[in-house]
This record gives sequence, C-alpha cells and structure tokens, in this order.
Amino acid sequence: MNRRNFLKTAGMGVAGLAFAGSAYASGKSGKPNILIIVTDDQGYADLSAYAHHARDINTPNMDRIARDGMLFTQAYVTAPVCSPSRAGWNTGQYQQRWDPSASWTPGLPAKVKTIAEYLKGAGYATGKIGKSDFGKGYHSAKAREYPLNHGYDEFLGFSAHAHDYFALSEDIAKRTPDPNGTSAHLGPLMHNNKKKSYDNGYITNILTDAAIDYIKLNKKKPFFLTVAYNAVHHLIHEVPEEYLNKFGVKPIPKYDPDTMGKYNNYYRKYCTLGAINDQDMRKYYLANLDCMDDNIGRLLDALDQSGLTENTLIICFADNGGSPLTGACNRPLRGSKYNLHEGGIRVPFVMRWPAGMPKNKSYNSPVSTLGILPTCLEAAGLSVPENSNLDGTSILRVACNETETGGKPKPLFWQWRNTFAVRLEDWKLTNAKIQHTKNVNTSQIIKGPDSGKMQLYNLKDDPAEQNNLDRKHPEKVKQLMDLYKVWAKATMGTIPSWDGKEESRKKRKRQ
Ligand SMILES: [Ca+2]
Repeated sequence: MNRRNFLKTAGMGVAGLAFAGSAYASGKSGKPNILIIVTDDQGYADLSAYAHHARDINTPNMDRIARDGMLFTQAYVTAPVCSPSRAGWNTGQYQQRWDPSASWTPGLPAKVKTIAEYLKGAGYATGKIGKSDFGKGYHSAKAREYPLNHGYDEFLGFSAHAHDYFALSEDIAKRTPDPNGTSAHLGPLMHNNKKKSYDNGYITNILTDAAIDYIKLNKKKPFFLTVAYNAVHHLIHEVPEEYLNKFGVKPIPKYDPDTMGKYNNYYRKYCTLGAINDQDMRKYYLANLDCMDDNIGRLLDALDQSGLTENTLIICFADNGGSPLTGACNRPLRGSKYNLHEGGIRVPFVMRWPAGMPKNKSYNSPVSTLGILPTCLEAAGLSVPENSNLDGTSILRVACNETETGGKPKPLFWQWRNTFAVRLEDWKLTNAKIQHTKNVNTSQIIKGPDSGKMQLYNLKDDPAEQNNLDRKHPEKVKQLMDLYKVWAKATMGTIPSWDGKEESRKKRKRQ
C-alpha cells in the first residue's frame, strides 16, 4: 500500500497508526507536540533553503527544518498583511467569512474556533509566545482576541500590530506620551493576565528564552506552542549590535522618551526609507533576520536536548510577503506585503516531523495556510468536525502523497479590501494593485504593468507576473471569474461592487 492509499485508509489516525512502532517522546498518548513558528514579513527570497534565494541570505536554522522535513515552494497565506492572515490560519477559514469587507481588522468572533481550542480540548498544553494580532482587541486581556480567551493556557507577548524590540520596561512606557500608538507599541509584555517588565533585553531573545522554558516544562505532555516573532517587521533597524557589526551597519539611537517626544514620530521616521537609505535598510533587515534565525536554532536545540525532536511537528512560515519598507526580498515574485501580487501572499514555508513526514523533500504545488488547522488536527489524530466550515486541506496529507497532483486541484481565493485574486492550477486572475501610494518601496521589490487592472497570468511560465494574458485567454478569465464569484457569494455573501465597475469599464474600452 502506498502512502497515499494508506492515508486514505487510515483516515485521520496518521500519527497513531502509521508510526505505531515509534518510541514517542511526548508521552503515553503518542500525540506529537506541535510547534508553530511564525515570522513577520519575511520575504520569499529570504530563506536560503530555496534554490531561488537572494544571494546575500543565509538562514541555516530555518534550513535545518527544511532539511529534516519539507520545503514548500508555493505556500500561500490568506492576506498580504498581518492580522487577516493570522485570522485565517488560526481558524482554518477564510477570514472573509466573518469580515466581508476583507479589512485590516478581522478580529476573532466567539463563534469561530481556533487551533488552540481544538487541541486544548484534546488534552494538549497550549502556549502562545510573541505577537498576537487579529487587528482588534489590542491591549485588552478581556478581548476574545487575547490568547487566554481563545484556547491558550499561557501567553507571553503583546497584542498589537508591532512592538518595539528594545523598549520593554514599565519605566519607559510611563515616560512615553503614546506607549500604545495606533500601530506601534512599547513597554512591558503581557504574561498571562499581568504585565511583565524587562529593563534590559531584546525581544527576539526574550521570546525564545520563554519558548525554551515552555518546552522544558511541558516535555512530558503533548504541547501546542505558537512562537510568533515580530522579527522581521519594522522597526527593522532595532537589532543587537553584534549583528549590526556582522552586516556592516551602525546602530541607530534607541527610542528615548525624554529627548525624542512621541514614540509615533520615532516609529514613522524609521519605518520607511528616508532616515535609512536603501542599501542600509537591506543590511538592517539581514541583521534582524540573522538574529531571528539564530534564535530559531536555539529552539531546535532545545527540542534536541529534551529528546522531543522526533515527535514534534514544526510548521514555520511567514505571515505575509516581504515588506516593501524593510528591505525584504520576494524575488522572483512581483509585489510585496500590502498587495495581492505573488510577493504579498506567497511566503517562506517549511515543515518538519521526523516521526511522521518525509525528510529533505520539496513540495512544489500550491498549499495554503488554511491547511494548518486541519494539519494539526490530523497530526493529533483528531477528526475534523462536521459543519466546521473549514476551508483548508491538511498539508500533511497533501505533502505525503507520492504524486503531487494527487487530488483534484482546488482553487485558492483572496480578497483584500477592493482587490481580489483567484488561482487555479497555473493560472491566476487578479486586479492586484499597490494599496499604499505613500509607501516608498525599497529596490528589492519587483514592479510590473497593468497594476489595478484585470490581469491574467500563467504563474508557471511567468512567476513574476509581467505578461498579462487577459486578452489572449478570455475563456480563462471567464472561468476564473466565475469561480471567484461563486466563492465571493458563498464566503462574503456578496460580490464586491468594484467588480461590475471594472467589467463595464473594460467593455467600454474594448468597444
Ligand atoms: Ca506581517
């Protein structure tokens, strides 16, 4: 029986049945530990395990995950910015189901169940460390979006879009006129229901230390741990000096409330090109990423030392494409964070589970982070409940198939504000455009023609989305548009109004 047929026969019991002879490290239940590592705004070219990686990139520790597991070259998130992407993968549902405006701020309604809730219900210890960002409920331990209120037993981190990497003390928060800016945030982290102040330290190291402690404390029971770094989100220049030295850039003075005024001014000053030039921005980015990669290495070492490597499923990915502001590189893809070109939604993605997955393999067909929830359920031997409205397919199941085109290709859909995209096999239809006209893009970002217009691309031949084939293949445009309309109606209850306008405008032009 081949692996694929076996999986079909075994149903959901992959972990328990397929490897029944393995000596599980996680306890008597045989359930694997699950560690999700989320990186923030990491570029598609910024993982050295990829053949297409940028020449200046070296991520040996993320590569370790790929080498001992699988590398995904076409992994997609459900949005090109943080909060809606996280809402999607945490729930296994298109976030537009409850946020039909496809906004920055989907939130997390009580009726939508998270991975942590499923796994906690199955006896897992559940912990979240780092950034918790659903676009709503910021700074409130009472909100549904707060990790303790959606399935996590423990939390150390912050609930906001961004956090300063160095300013982590109660003292600095008190002296700052705007410690909780609309996007930027500084001061103590939250540990469960209390603030935890750090007079010294760097957030990437602090989060890793906490994750290692969590792993050691929970090594006797199956755990579900989410480690969500805010690296490599801006402010990208905030990196320990040893890493800056390695990449040949100078430290920029840290935020000082006594001499610099509002934190928001400091944040705005350094989150785009200007005060930092294009060349240096990339170096700060590389330094920030290098530090995070070292920290991921420390996490992997902790699993090794605790004897947990064999039966721990690791899923490591970026929440959206590389940012045009920080020096991230998405080559060969066009676009970036904030838009629905491939550079905004196709992300670095690696997965490892020595007891349950092939090693050192690459999977080159599309997968979606919507599949993370069903993957975790499958690994834990849990069934997907009926009427759960899940949109994703288990990546484990897909990845372990011996043929990549095992099942019928499933279309993938995106709606981001008033833009959409649909992908079926190698074809992509989109009206992607740059949303933020004020953004100053670094030179890492690839641009192209027809931005904001109807665009049809064959991604196999044209991953950089440069040759719009909409006039050459009107039948393909129609096929994908029809699929999109059905999805939009089913998911958002309506087909966004731009669509009619766009079509009639095009008709006029052609007549
Ligand atoms: Ca992000």
